Amino acid sequence: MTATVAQAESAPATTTPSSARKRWTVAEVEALFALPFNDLIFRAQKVHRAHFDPNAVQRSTLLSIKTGGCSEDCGYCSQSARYDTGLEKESLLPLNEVLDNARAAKAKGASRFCMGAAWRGPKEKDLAPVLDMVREVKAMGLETCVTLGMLKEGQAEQLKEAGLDYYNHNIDTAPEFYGQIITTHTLQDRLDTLAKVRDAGINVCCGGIVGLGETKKSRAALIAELANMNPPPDSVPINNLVQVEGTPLGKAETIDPFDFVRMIAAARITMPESHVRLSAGRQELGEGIQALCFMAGANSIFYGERLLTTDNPDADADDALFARLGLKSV
Ligand code: SAM
Ligand code: DTB
Ligand code: SF4
Repeated sequence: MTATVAQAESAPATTTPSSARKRWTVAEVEALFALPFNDLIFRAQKVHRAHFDPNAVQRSTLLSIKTGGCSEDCGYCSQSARYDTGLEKESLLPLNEVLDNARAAKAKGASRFCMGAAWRGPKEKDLAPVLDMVREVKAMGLETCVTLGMLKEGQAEQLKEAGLDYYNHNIDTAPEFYGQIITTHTLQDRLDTLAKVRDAGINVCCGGIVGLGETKKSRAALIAELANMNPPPDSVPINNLVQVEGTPLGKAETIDPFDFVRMIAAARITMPESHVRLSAGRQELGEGIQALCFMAGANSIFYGERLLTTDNPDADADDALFARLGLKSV
């Protein structure tokens, strides 16, 4: 190990003032993608060690609290009412069922519980029961996260007041490609909600999804858009498309798994202080590629056998993988 890496490894995490933060151009992120794989991973690993314990991975468990019937037309999503995906629509889960799931997630070793609803955004009558869920899950000693779609004035403050730690709201893909995947809302709508979340003092969880037929340049543009947020998101989920039959992207061409690792590395290098989450699509990536993602700087996963409507690796399989890799969960 070189002196530089050894020093970086023991360096405490610091927060870069916004004035000192670098702005990333799309061309610079493309240049990262173009590096020889080993050089890119080495660079990402150095950045990772300078800011985080390289063997610590945060684990969040997801629960779909309101499934299907969504008005939006996101081309990848099983839950859009516009596509026949065979998914059974469900109304909002009762509080006790949510709490049972949260308790089980905590017992299994998750540190954060993320509740997702297939809404364009919550109506006032929808929000009240979700606030109860947030309060009670928080009281269990878990970090709380919700993803409810676009927020109206005042809703972020109510969520904060209930004890919400994180709000997940992805920008999903590059600005120039967004309209080819989603037409029922705009990227600007998403950015407006993210501003409300940040202004209310809630941590931002914001990332994207690859495997939608986007170009490498669009992938670079997604990373640059995230990295240039001021400040960058606290948590950055990178999803690999889970192909859902019946959606417009059910038969999209899968991306080269090494390019997925490159996305993780680029997220790590451009957002050194953010948690980068290896998100949907882990099942399909296999253990070897996941290990490369951890080496490239991923330090968070979704944990538990279900994502929202699709499968994720079993918790026991993840525990075994962590043991084989000497990873600890935090
Ligand atoms: N309705 C809310 C919203 O759109 O923000 C919350 C739920 S939505 C399912 C959350 C995120 O999951 C999306 O932004 C997308 O990045 C990801 N996602 C949805 N379907 C996916 C799929 N089939 N494969 C991978 N990621 C997916
Ligand atoms: C995120 O970026 N990925 C999660 C979470 N945020 C809400 C959702 C993944 C969904 C995968 C497809 C499904 O299970 O429906
Ligand atoms: Fe609705 Fe969210 Fe799915 Fe889009 S990604 S269709 S907003 S649930």
